[in-house]
Amino acid sequence: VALAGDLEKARERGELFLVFQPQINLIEDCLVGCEALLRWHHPERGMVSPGQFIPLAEERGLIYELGDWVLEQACKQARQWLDRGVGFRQIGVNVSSLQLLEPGFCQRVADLLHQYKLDPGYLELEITETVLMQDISLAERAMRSLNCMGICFSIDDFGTGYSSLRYLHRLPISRLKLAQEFVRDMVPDDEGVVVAATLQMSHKLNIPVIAEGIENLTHFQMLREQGCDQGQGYLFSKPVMVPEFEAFCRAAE
Ligand code: G
Ligand code: G
Ligand code: MN
Ligand code: NA
Repeated sequence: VALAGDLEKARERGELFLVFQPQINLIEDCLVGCEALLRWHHPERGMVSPGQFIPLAEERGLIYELGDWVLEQACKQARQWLDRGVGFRQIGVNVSSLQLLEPGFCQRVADLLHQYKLDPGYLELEITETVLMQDISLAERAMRSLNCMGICFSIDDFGTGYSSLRYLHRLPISRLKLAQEFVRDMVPDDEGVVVAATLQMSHKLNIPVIAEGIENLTHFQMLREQGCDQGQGYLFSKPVMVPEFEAFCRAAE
């Protein structure tokens, strides 16, 4: 389709940018990090959702270049925030399975960390359960190489796939990102069995959970009472551009 051709040129035309969504410690009510999310402002169609163009980029083999650009922008931004003393903690970057499994990926991450003088603890790579379901041995090897240099992973949209408990336990996973749909479905007196089961399991495995899509105080309180460590969602902030994110950081200091 025409969209793929446009996407190919989107980067050099300056139509792509990142937005940042704060992540909150629900117990101490403080900022713990952010997630970088890609946006495409198409000259005629307006905003095109990554839910639409990421799969297209994967299909057309454009995801390597696109993902690489996202990663570099995120590193550049992190460096800038550190230099300017903005209350920056950590940045999560969504990584497509194709990108993670690409042979040069680990070296590229190492080069970027070096170039922007970033401690690996500032970066978190978000992968989905699908990655672990596809080629687990290849994924495990890539994750281990990256973890050797200090990179940790979060599992995005957790609960929508089928992660083996054995792998959750043995892979370098720093957080489970509980998928929005489970948070959305929670109602008082029934916190939702997936939410409850995920929290119990994660505590046994010693992996913190960050709930996504927290939109109201009811969800916030229910999650906190159940011992959910962290959260992200419109209640705190939607994904925002740099100046707004910095204002959020200042307010959270
Ligand atoms: O931000 P939004 O809710 O519109 O994102 C929709 C989907 O696109 C989410 O699943 C999100 O993980 C994905 N996405 C957003 N930015 C990126 C990115 O930079 N790389 C990849 N691979 N996926 C992204
Ligand atoms: O799949 P992933 O978790 O990477 O996608 C995150 C997406 O969820 C972002 O595109 C963001 O715009 C969206 N999002 C973030 N917080 C909320 C929320 O509270 N409610 C809803 N409906 N979407 C959210
Ligand atoms: Mn994500
Ligand atoms: Na998610």
